[in-house]
Amino acid sequence: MPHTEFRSEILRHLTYTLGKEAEMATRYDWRMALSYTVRDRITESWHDAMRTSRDGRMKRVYYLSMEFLIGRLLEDAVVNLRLDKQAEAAMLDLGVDYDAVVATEPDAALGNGGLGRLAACFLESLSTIGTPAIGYGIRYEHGLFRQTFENGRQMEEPEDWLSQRHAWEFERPDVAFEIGFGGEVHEENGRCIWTPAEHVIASAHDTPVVGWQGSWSNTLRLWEARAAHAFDLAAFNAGRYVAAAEPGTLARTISRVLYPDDTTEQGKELRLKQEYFFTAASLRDILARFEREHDDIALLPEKVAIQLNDTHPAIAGPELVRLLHDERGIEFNASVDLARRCLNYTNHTLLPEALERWSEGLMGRLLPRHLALIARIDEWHARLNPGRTVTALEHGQVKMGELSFIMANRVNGVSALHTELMKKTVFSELHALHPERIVNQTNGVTPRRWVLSSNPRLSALTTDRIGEGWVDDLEQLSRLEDHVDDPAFLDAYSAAKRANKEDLAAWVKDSLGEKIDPAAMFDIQIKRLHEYKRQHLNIIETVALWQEIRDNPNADWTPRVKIFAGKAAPGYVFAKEIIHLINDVGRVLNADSVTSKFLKVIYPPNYNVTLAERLIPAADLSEQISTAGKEASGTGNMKFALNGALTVGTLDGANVEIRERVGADNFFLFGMTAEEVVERRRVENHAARAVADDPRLARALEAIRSGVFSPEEPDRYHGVVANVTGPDYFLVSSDFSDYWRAQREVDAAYRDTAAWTRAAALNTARSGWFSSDRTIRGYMADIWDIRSSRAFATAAE
Ligand code: NBY
Repeated sequence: MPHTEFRSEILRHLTYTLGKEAEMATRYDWRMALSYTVRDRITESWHDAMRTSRDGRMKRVYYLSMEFLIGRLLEDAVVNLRLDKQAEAAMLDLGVDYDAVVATEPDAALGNGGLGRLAACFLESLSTIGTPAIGYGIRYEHGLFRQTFENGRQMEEPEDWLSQRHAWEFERPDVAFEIGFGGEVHEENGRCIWTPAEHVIASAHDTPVVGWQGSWSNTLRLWEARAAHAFDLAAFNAGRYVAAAEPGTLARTISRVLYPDDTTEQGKELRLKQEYFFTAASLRDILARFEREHDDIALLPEKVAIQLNDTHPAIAGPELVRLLHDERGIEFNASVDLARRCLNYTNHTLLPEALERWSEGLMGRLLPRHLALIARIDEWHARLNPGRTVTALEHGQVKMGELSFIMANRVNGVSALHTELMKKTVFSELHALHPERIVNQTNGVTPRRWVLSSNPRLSALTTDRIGEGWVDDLEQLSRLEDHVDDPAFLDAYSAAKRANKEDLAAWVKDSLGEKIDPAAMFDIQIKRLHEYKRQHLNIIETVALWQEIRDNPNADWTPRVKIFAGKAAPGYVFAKEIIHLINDVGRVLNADSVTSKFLKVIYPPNYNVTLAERLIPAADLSEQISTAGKEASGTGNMKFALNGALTVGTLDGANVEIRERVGADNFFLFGMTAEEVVERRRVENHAARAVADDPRLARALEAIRSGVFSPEEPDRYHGVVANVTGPDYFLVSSDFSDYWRAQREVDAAYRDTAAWTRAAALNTARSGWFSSDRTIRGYMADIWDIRSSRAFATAAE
């Protein structure tokens, strides 16, 4: 279609959907008009996909997730529909700056980090592959908080993505369910009847998720909470105007805000309400759809595959049993069996403090019937597995990990190492009872967003060399290996990286006022702040390097820019101190006229998907330095490798698999293994010993402790230093020397530009396995038992 027709459609939406004259239209208006135009192109394929799934009575995947970190959607849709040229040309014709228009879209941050972003990548891959799927979650009015820095300290401000109209969603007032809380359970003719004390309405909002080339689209269905009776007319008539609106306000708190903590489980009542709210609405929707298409409930496991993204929707087990047993009268054991064969559970963490537990008291108050059902599920499980007793209910607590495991057909880890550790640690007993249940599905990332759209230079070069088949068959990147000894290819590869770095440097200058040199190595650590991720190891090494440069300023140092980005959970004090420290160190180093030509520290605030898309293509070095055994997988690590950054990292999560694939020569390994970590913790005073053994570490810590970076408050970092020299649970001190060694190897390697570029290109060429398309195919084969999809259908034709 010529771009002139595209242009008329944009104008039509501007005029009739937005009611604006072109002369008066703002960038927001243009973006909305463009989005509606693009959305129109998705809608037909979306309807086709739904019709195909319905008519074919196809098995569907239901991905239940508290979080979908989808970011901006316009660019992604434009790229997947291959409308980029047309859209740009049409906007140019209209005299509108396309990039500026795209940049007005809010970044939908309905998630904290990797878990939420994984859900978003999975939906896109499911659409690309053509597997019928619906993602279910919550339509938070406020996503993850906006981060600002005040004198280097993190401040949190409410995020407000819905203050503008959301161009991509369709409201479905006709799809609504009443969700109950509290109340009583009584028996009537041998059947349990739950009479909740309180109800809220879950109402659906659908966003189509378009796959590559637009041939299939799935649905992201997000539930909004509203009051069953929004308004108290009696109160209003009595003049109590605020009280009159109260029912609505109370109910709406359920979908008001995303919990911003990805680290510790807090056991808050509102959180459990959110979990039950979206899980119950989703299950009712799933059963309603099933019952429209099938009349034999025994077919449920053949037609419905439900994936629980972590334990957050774990109440799905008892709720599905309740819907089958209490509401449909199916015998209890048969109900449990049916439910269990539909449900699967992905575990994303082994950290004990992050595993959800609810007190029996709270569960009993909010979900009395579910508490009773959990006890019966435990009995059912014990009867089938005599001898060993592992229960979900224990010591007055409901353990959601155990509940999820017991009620799952398959339980999966998110990297090979993580899966093995699950078997050996948190789920060892359940694994012994059900040795076939735990499977590994290493995470992946969608190449459409994380390469094609965010790194157009690398994409163009790749397509020029190997054709464009790589976009939905990422392992084709291996064909780039034929080019890594071609100097023309290497020149082009490094020119693309250089241009990406220049773009980033310009953005840093504009938005932070700091000048960085695109010739310097861009060394990037971007992720949530957590002690196990060890941003403090990185900043301590930065301080040590700075001291060394100051000792010897005329030596031939390899210039580096250390870039950090990420948010700390608002209540995580230590993580916030690390942010403060990084900013304090940056302030001193960037102002140091002797060293700043060799070393700078940049920390742009408010890390989100959009910022990741800007940073990753410009990276030379990817920091993946978690304490071994703690990072379940990581997905940023994959994005960096694909975009040609070399990794400095530990043998943790998917780093292990990345290193296996890109080759040990193209990966800077350091640090203890997961087993050595366990050993080392048993050494008395391990941190103090490590400090005593490494004068560089001792000196860096002393500078931090004594207030070199916080002269206005010299003891600001006593706590941080006391931690890494004392208990040091995450072994920052014990891994420091080896980290330093690896970093100096990085320095030396970077100086050999040709060899570095070759290694970078090999990272790209060998990372194709980390596509979320591969992950989804793995789930289909090993978890969901789905062999039919559009992809398979076309192959058979
Ligand atoms: O999931 C992350 C893992 O840390 C990372 O290694 C992995 O690659 C990724 C995808 O599998 N986990 C994660 O992002 N977790 C959360 O964001 C999260 C959010 C909320 C809560 C717990 C964890 N919560 O309890 O509220």
